[in-house]
Amino acid sequence: MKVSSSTVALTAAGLLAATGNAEPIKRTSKCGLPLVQDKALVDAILLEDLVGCAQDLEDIAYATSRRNRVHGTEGHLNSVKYFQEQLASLGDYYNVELQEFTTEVTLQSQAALTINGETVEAGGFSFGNNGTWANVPLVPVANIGCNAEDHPDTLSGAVALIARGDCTFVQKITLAGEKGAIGAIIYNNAEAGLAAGTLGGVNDLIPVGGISRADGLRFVEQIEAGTTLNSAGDFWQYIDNTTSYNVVATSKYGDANNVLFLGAHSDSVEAGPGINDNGSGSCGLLTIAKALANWRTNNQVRFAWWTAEEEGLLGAEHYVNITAASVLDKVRLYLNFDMIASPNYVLGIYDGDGSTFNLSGPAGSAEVEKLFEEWYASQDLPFVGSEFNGRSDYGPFLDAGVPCGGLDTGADGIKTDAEVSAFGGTAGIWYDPNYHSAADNVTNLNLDAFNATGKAIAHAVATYGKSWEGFPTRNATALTRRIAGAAPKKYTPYMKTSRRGKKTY
Ligand SMILES: *[C@@H]1O[C@H](CO)[C@@H](O)[C@H](O)[C@H]1NC(C)=O
Ligand SMILES: *[C@@H]1O[C@H](CO)[C@@H](O)[C@H](O)[C@H]1NC(C)=O
Ligand SMILES: *[C@@H]1O[C@H](CO)[C@@H](O)[C@H](O)[C@H]1NC(C)=O
Ligand SMILES: *[C@@H]1O[C@H](CO)[C@@H](O)[C@H](O)[C@H]1NC(C)=O
Ligand SMILES: *[C@@H]1O[C@H](CO)[C@@H](O)[C@H](O)[C@H]1NC(C)=O
Ligand SMILES: *[C@@H]1O[C@H](CO)[C@@H](O)[C@H](O)[C@H]1NC(C)=O
Ligand SMILES: *[C@@H]1O[C@H](CO)[C@@H](O)[C@H](O)[C@H]1NC(C)=O
Ligand SMILES: *[C@H]1O[C@H](CO)[C@@H](O)[C@H](O)[C@H]1NC(C)=O
Ligand SMILES: [Zn+2]
Repeated sequence: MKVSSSTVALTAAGLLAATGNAEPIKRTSKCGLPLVQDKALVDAILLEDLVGCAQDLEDIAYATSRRNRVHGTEGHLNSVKYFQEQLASLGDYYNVELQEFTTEVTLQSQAALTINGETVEAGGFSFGNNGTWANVPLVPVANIGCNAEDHPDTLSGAVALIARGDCTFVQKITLAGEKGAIGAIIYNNAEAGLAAGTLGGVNDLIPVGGISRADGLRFVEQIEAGTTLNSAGDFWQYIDNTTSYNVVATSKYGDANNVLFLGAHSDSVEAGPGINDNGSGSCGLLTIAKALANWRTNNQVRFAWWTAEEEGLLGAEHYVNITAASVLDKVRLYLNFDMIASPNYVLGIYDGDGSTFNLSGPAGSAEVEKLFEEWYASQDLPFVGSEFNGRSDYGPFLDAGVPCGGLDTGADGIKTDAEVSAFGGTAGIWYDPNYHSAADNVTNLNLDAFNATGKAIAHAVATYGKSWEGFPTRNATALTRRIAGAAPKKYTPYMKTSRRGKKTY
C-alpha cells in the first residue's frame, strides 16, 4: 500500500483514535486456522513484499521536507501509522497497542567548513553543540585521540583534527576540550562518507564536525609538511523534545505464558530515510506478521516496531521499563532484526553462545544461534557470527535476562577478504557504505540478503510458534550471562552508565 500525502497531517490524537475505532474485519476464529507450517510460512515471504514495504517507507520519508524518519517527526509518525494500518488490515489476529514515548532528538543539523579558504564537505553530529569560528588553526591529534597524551598543548585556542575509531566521539572531544580546543573535526576511518554519529545526548562539549578520511589525511600531511591550515567553521544543530510511539502487536491466540517476541526499529537517523537501517528489519517483521495471520500458532507471538532506537535504544528500553517483570518472564525469546539488506552484506547471526566474540547471553541465546546456523546451512548459504554486544534494541531485553537472538547483514564494519570469498562484494569497505547517510534508500538494498534473512526469520517464527521443544525454560539460572573461557558470572549490562547507540565511535 502506498501512503498518500493525505496521511501526512497526523496528530497524536488521530493515531490513538485510529486504534480505538478500527473496525475489525470479520474472519474465522484462529481455532479454524491450520497450525503454522515451516515451509509454507517461509515460502509465503516474498521478496516483492519486503521491497514493497521498504518502498512505502522511502515514500513516507521523501514525502516530508526532512526526507527522513527521525523519532517524533512527520516521517516517523507516518511510519508508525503505516505499521498500525497494515496490522489493522489483518482484522482481529493481533491486539495492537501504541506506546507513547517522548525524548530529545536532533531535528536539524547544518555544517559548513573551510580550510585556507577551500570549502570542505562536512557534516554535524547528533547532539553536537553550536559553534562558529574563523581563522583558527587546525592542529592534528596524535594516534586516534583516545588518550590524554595524544592531545598536544598547542590545541589551546585551536581546532583539533582527530581520526575516528576505537573510542567514543565523546571521549575524543572531551580530551581535546580539556586541552583548550575550541572545536573538533573528526575524519572518517572508512574510505566512504563523512565521519558522523551521535554524542548520545545533550552535553556541554566543544562543537564537532565530521569530514571524509581523504580530506582528513590530506590535512594531516599538509600540516606535518609545515603548512599552517586555518579553519572557519559554522556548526548548528536544533534539538528538541519529540513524541512518538512503539507499535506492539500481540497475536490473540497461542500460549501467553510462552511468548516469542520479535522487534525492529521504525525510526531513522536525521541524515536519510533509513531504509536498510532499519526499514529492512521493520519490513521483514511486517511481512512475516502479515503472512502469519493465515495460521494458528501454539505459542503467542508478539512483534514490536521500536521508536528512538537511533537516540540510544530508548523505545525498547521504555518498553522494558514499563512492563511488569511477570510479563517479561513469559517471553521465552526476543529476536532482533536491524539492517538485513546491507549492500555489501554478510549473513550475520548474533553470537549468542560467545564462540566467536566471547560474549554470550542468557540460556536460549545459544540455541537460537544454532537454529539460524542450521537454517542457513540447509539453504547452502554461508554465515558469520555477529558480536552479541547489546548495541541494538535487544540490549534492554538482555539486561532483563531475556534470551536473545537475531540476524543482521552488517553496518559500519569492514568486510574482510575471507568474507568476500564467501559472500562476494568488496573487501576493505563497510558492509553498508550508506550507513546513516542520505543514500540509505531502496535503490541501495541488497535483495539477496533481504530475501535470505526474511525467510530465515519466518523459519524461526514457524519453529518457535509451534513448539519450544529443546529450548531452555526461563529460570533464575538462565539469567546469567557467561563469558566463554571464564567462570560464569552475573550478566553486567553493556555500557550501563551511558546511552547505548549503535554508533558512538
Ligand atoms: C543552536 O542555535 C539555535 C538557534 O540558532 C538553537 O535553536 C539551538 O537550540 C542551538 N543548539 C544547541 C545544541 O544549543
Ligand atoms: C526536554 O524535556 C525535559 C523534561 O521536561 C527538559 O528537562 C529538557 O530541557 C527538554 N529539552 C529541550 C531541548 O527542550
Ligand atoms: C529506564 O529506567 C532507567 C532506570 O530507572 C532509567 O535510568 C532510564 O532512563 C529509563 N529509560 C527510558 C528510556 O525511559
Ligand atoms: C574471554 O573473556 C575472558 C574474560 O575477559 C578471558 O579471560 C578469556 O581469555 C576470553 N577468551 C577468549 C577466547 O578470548
Ligand atoms: C534452568 O536453566 C538451566 C539452563 O538452561 C537448565 O539447565 C535447567 O534445567 C533449568 N531448570 C529448570 C528447573 O527448568
Ligand atoms: C537513493 O540514493 C541515491 C544515492 O544517494 C540517489 O542517487 C537516488 O536518487 C536516491 N533515490 C531516490 C528515490 O531519491
Ligand atoms: C528468495 O530465496 C529463495 C530460496 O530461499 C529462492 O527460491 C527465491 O528465488 C529467492 N527470490 C528471489 C526473488 O531472489
Ligand atoms: C535495526 O533494528 C533492529 C531491531 O530493533 C536492531 O536490532 C538493529 O540493531 C537495528 N540496526 C541498526 C544498525 O540500526
Ligand atoms: Zn542506525
